Amino acid sequence: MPEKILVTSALPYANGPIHLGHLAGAYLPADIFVRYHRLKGSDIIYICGSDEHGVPIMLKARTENVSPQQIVDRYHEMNKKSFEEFGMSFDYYGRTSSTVHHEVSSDFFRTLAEKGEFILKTEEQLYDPKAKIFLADRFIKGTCPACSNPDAYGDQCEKCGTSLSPKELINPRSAITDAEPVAKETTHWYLPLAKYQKQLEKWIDAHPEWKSNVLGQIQSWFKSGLNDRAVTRDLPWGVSIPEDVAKKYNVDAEGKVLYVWFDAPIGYISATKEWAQAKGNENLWKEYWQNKDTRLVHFIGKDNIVFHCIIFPAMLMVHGNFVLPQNVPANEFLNLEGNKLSTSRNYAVWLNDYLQKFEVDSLRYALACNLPETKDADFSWKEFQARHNNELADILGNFINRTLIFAHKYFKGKVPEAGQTDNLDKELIDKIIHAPAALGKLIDNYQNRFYVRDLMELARFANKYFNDKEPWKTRNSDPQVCATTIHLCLQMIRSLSILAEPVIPNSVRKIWKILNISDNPNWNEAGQLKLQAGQQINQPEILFTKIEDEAIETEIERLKKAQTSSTSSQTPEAELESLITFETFKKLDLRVAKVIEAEAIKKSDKLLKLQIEIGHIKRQIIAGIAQHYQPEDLIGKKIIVVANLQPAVIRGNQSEGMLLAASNENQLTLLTVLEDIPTGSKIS
Ligand code: B3M
Ligand code: ZN
Repeated sequence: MPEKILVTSALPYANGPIHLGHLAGAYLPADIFVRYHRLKGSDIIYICGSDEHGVPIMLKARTENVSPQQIVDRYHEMNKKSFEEFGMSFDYYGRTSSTVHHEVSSDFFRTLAEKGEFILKTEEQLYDPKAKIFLADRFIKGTCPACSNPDAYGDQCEKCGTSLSPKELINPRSAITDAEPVAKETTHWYLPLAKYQKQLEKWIDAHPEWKSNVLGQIQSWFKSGLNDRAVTRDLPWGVSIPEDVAKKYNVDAEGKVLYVWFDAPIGYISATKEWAQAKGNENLWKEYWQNKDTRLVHFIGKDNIVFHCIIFPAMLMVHGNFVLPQNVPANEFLNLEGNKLSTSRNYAVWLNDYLQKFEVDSLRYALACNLPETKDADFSWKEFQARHNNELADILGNFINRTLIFAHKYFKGKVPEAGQTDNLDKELIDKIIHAPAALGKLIDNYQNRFYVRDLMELARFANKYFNDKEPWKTRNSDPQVCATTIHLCLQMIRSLSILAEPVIPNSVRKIWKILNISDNPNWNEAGQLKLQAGQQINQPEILFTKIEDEAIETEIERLKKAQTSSTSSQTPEAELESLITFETFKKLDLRVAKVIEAEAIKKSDKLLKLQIEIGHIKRQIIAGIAQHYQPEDLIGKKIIVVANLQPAVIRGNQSEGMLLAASNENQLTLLTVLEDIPTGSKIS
């Protein structure tokens, strides 16, 4: 019986799109591992899904004035789709708002409660009477007692760095509604982790093979001693506390839900159940989760280590019916062009954006070469381009292309018969024979960087072999030798294509089509010379077209801009502003105006001075549009202006109003009207 393997990737929060940091942490490494094991013939399933609970989702819903369900629906679909396009080969992509998940996680809670594993604590917490929610420290703002910064948070003042508790803030207020928080008593269920520390330590001690970055974090948690952890929250969004359980504890369950980090990892179990249901075999999930021989592997980023290596395992131990992870190969962080990623400043590479511009395999390969496996790593667009152009295109692509062209030109597109082999041929055969075990071991040990490095080394060797054998010469001088060379090159293409499948699955499928290889070849058989002489080969196609400098420069520029802009992101994904009333909106006097004159302003490359007409009124406005419009192009244009903006003096020029424009980080365009309408017309 093949080994049973259950792989999970962290469930991303459904409140924003996926970026490269996510991919490098928990997704690409897992997908490489899973694809490799499928080729090996392992009995493996790969489970993931959206994490759809928690406060950030509620806050996002609040700023957009939609329901949390609308937020998670949007991002669940978006992320599921980008993952698919990126080639993530999940067997099931669930979501924690599903009915099954609500059932499974509240049953889990009930089991722990029935075993008497929880303790109950009643404490005072700050409450927002307007939003009707208890406030986490982060959501309380006030004046810092140390430096008087009026916008310090309940856990820290970001200006002077003092760590604070909400009670220390002067004039505390809710960061959500600005209301003054009130102290209110509330009761919650706690998991007394200290009680399980010994058992957890024993379990971790049995895994000296885990990555040292992971073990290091776990040890430091153990060292400071585990504390009681609240597993419930007062929130209107999440998995409700089962009424029957609450009743037994004499607590009103109303308004209480499971803490998101309690229900989310249970999402792995519920998604596996849903997968089994979809397969028409209700109980199939048990063969993985309730089988002591299952190799359960959680792929995560380093910020999730404590939850996957301490808290969730403690929950699983106490519950008693499930396997514990056999490894948690957490990755460190990925930086971008030397700087920390920042989603709020849009300093990130978003997957959905990437997919519109470049090929999937280029990113998979470039990221794999540079995964933060042992320490933080850096993604740079120049390196991405170099990996694609100099390695995928110039080494792997070139080797495949020249071999196939040669075979078509001189061997009628058939695999030629091999003859006598010399030392160099033998060396190549030897490399083919040993590659599957050597590369597989690296993947199995979560060393994907080494896997892709050695894979490309193999292609580099093959390319050099082609050069050294000079088939274009032996074609005339020694046709037997030429045939052997091309025969072996074709064998090598076949082997490489199987061994490269985990990292560049799309390109590999193109090669399989050309070589007429079935869709599920076997990894170990990549070590055999399986192409038969006489076998027909299809026409080659270019696998990797070079990425031009220009495309890369655009991306670098965009990041530079995001890095220097202090304002928050301007993409459609950006946070929307908070709500205003219609009364507030009505105060804006927006009018159609016409540009009568336009001129550049001396010593300014950004500003234009415009004379405009709003009905019978003439005005002068100064606008920062010189990098987008020539003055002469504007004359006669109808634009939209804010007519009641307080006048200001800009670079010594009076400005009496403001024009409206739409912009993002690359573009700016003036607003105008669809049909002609007299200037001075009101906009509402
Ligand atoms: N959603 C946190 C994160 O995306 C969280 C992972 C849950 S895994 C069970 O960082
Ligand atoms: Zn301060």
